[in-house]
Amino acid sequence: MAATTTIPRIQTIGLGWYLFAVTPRIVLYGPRVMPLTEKVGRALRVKRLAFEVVEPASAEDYRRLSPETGLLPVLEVDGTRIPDSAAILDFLDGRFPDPPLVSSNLRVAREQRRLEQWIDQTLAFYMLRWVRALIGPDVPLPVAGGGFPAGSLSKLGLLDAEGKIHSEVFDPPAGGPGDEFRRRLDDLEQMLGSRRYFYSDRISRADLSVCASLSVMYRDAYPGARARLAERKALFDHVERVLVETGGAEPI
Ligand SMILES: N[C@@H](CCC(=O)N[C@@H](CS)C(=O)NCC(=O)O)C(=O)O
Repeated sequence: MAATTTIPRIQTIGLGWYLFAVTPRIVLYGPRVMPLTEKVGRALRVKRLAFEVVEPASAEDYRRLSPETGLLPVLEVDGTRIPDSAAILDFLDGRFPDPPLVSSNLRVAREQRRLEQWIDQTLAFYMLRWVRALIGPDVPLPVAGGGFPAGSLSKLGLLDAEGKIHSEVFDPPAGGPGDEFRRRLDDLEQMLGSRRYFYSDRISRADLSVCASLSVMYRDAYPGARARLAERKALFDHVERVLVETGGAEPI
């Protein structure tokens, strides 16, 4: 009896040490509310990798946490820091290939990467242009942290002293980034068609990018946002599907 209880205990301890030795320590640096942070967090979940999130506590933290570019997110794996969300996803596919974040079909993979790039740049552009219009062209923009970080959010005065996006950014009376942005949502819905995921039947980095950007609308971050998304049912269902499959609707 004693033997049967002792042996499993030793095995358990052995397994614990083994897991400790092979499990990398992964830290995701970035504000949880920002889509690019969410995209990386959901990619980690697709790969079933445990990670911690560390949010910047000051504008100065952008420089400290991301010395190369001053921009977040940054991923740290066993002490190595990787900036840029697309480069992080490439790194994850190289180091933890299963399941992959991109199709094995090269033509499909190219489309998925192209869409990811388009989302990360275009939707951010509409958001920033909208916010600039809300602020008004003549208002001098406060810059957090004495000029740092130096990215577009900071230049627009959108980051507060804690490095967080000012809450009023998502509380406008006008209700959204405008007609052109809505037309881009229509484009996206058309691109999706009747598929479960973009260009594929398996989730990819393109889906993570779309979902992370539109989850802001799904969570009704500005008045009417969720209703606008719901007008495009296929797109709404896609966002919801990806959220459910990557740990739920809350920011990571
Ligand atoms: N290409 C980069 C862009 C990163 C980026 O623009 N990050 C923004 C937050 S979403 C940032 O750090 N902004 C600081 C600033 O604009 O000053 C990526 O994909 O990670």
